Amino acid sequence: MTVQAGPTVEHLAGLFPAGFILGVATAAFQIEGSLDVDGRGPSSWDAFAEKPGTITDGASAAVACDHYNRSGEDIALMRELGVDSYRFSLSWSRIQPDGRGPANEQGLDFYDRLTDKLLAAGISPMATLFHWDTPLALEHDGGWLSRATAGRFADYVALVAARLGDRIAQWVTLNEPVSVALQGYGLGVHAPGRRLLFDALPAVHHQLLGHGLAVQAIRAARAIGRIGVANMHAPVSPAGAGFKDGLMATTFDLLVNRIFADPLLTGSYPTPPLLVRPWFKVLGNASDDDMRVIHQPLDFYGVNYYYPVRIAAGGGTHSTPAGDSEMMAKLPFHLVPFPEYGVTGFGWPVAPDHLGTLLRSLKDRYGQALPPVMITESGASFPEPARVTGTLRDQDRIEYLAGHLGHVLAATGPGGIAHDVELLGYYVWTLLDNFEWAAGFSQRFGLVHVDFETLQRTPKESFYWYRSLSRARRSRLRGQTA
Ligand code: IFM
Repeated sequence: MTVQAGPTVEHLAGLFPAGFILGVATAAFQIEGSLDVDGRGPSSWDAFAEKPGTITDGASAAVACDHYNRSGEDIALMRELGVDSYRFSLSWSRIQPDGRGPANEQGLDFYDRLTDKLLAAGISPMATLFHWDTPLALEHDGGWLSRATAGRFADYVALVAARLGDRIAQWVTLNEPVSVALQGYGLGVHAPGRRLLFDALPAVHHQLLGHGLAVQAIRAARAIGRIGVANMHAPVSPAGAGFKDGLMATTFDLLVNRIFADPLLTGSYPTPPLLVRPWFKVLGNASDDDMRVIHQPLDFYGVNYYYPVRIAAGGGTHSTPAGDSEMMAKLPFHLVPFPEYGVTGFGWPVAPDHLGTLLRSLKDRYGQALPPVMITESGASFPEPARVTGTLRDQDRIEYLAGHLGHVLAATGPGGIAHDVELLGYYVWTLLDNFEWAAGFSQRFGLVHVDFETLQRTPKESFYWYRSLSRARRSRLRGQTA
C-alpha cells in the first residue's frame, strides 16, 4: 500500500493536550471465547456464526483469543504498552443468559475481577455495554426490531451499574448502532442476518431508545463514570456533480451518520429530502417522549473512524465494507473507490485527512450540542501471517496510526481546522488480533499478533511504536512538571 510516512513519536508527543487519554479497545465476542461457561447464554452472534457461509474463513469464536482465561496476560501486555485506559465490552448474555431477569453473578464476577485487575495495573476501565452480541432469546423475540429490547437493555445496564458503578471510569452505552441496524438487520452480513433493507430502521430507533434508558439507569445507580456512546462515522461525498449522485450521497449520510447522531445530540431525527422521505418514514413517526429519552446529556461523544465513502446513484455492487451482500445491489446507490488512497486489508481507503474534516463537520452541524469527542476506535487490518516466529514488521499499521493521530491532533490543536472541538483521547482498534465478525480470523487489526492455534501472543512492531509514543508523552509531561 502507499501511505506517506507518518509523523514521528516525538512530534506526536508534543501535540497531546493536557489529560489526553491513550487507550486500546476490544469487544467481548471478538476476544473472550468461553461461550458456554459460567452460565453464559447464547447470543445472536453465536447463532449467526454457526450458520454455514456466514463467516468468510469458517472461523469460530468459541475460543477466539481465550481472553476469558488469559485476561491477566492481556492486562500485563497493556501495562507494558503503557496505555492509560482499556475499552472492553461486556457480554450481555453472560450477565443475563436469556436477556432478562436477575443477574448471573458468575458472569458479573468476571467483569468485576477484570475491573479490579485493570485498576491494580493503573489502567482506567472504559466499559462498553453493548457491542453487537444480543442475547439470543431476545433476538428470537424480534431483537432490536422490538421496542421491548430497549427496556430489557436498560434492566441489564442497571444490574451492571449497581455492581461496577463505583469503579468504571467511562461508560459507552452502544457501539456502532449503525452496524447492527444496517449490516445486521438491513443487509444480513452480520448477526442476526436479516435482509430487511429500509424495513430495518426500527432497529435504529430501538437501539437509540435503549441508549437513552441506559444513560438514565447508569445515572440512577449513581455510577461515578463519564457516559458516552460510540458512533461509527463515515464522511460521505457524491461521486459526481449530478443531482442523482448528490441525492444518494445525502441519503447515505442520513443512513450511516445522521439518523444516529442527530437524535442523540439534538433530540430529533433529520428531515430527509422529499424524494427519499418515504424510506425513513418510520423514524419520522417517533414520539416526542421517545425523543426526550434518547436526547440525554452526554459527557463525551465517541467517534469510531475507519474510512470515508464516495457514493454514486444506482445499484451495481454486492460489496459492503463488512463483506458481500446481494442486498447491496437492490439499493439505489453504490460505493465508488478512492484511487488516490492506499487501502487496508479490508480494501478500506486509508484517509487520515478525513478525520479532521469529519470533526469539523460534526462541530459545524451540532455546535454547542457536540460534547467533547473521544476517538473510541481507529485502526486497520493488513494481510499478515497466521503464524510468526518473531516480531511482525507492520510498518503499514504504524503509518496508519501515526497518520490518524497526527491529523486529529493537528486538526483539534491551536489553529487547526477543528480547534473548537475538545478531543479527549484516542483508542486504537485493537489490542489483539481477534474474531473480526464475518471476516473471522482473516482480518488482523491487533497491535499484538495472536496465533489462533496456540493462542500465543506476540507483540508487533506497532505495539512497540505505541509504547514509545506513550513513553515519549510521559517524559514530556515529567519535563513540564519538573
Ligand atoms: O472489529 C470491529 C469492531 O467490532 C467495531 N468497529 C469496527 C471494527 C473493525 O471492523
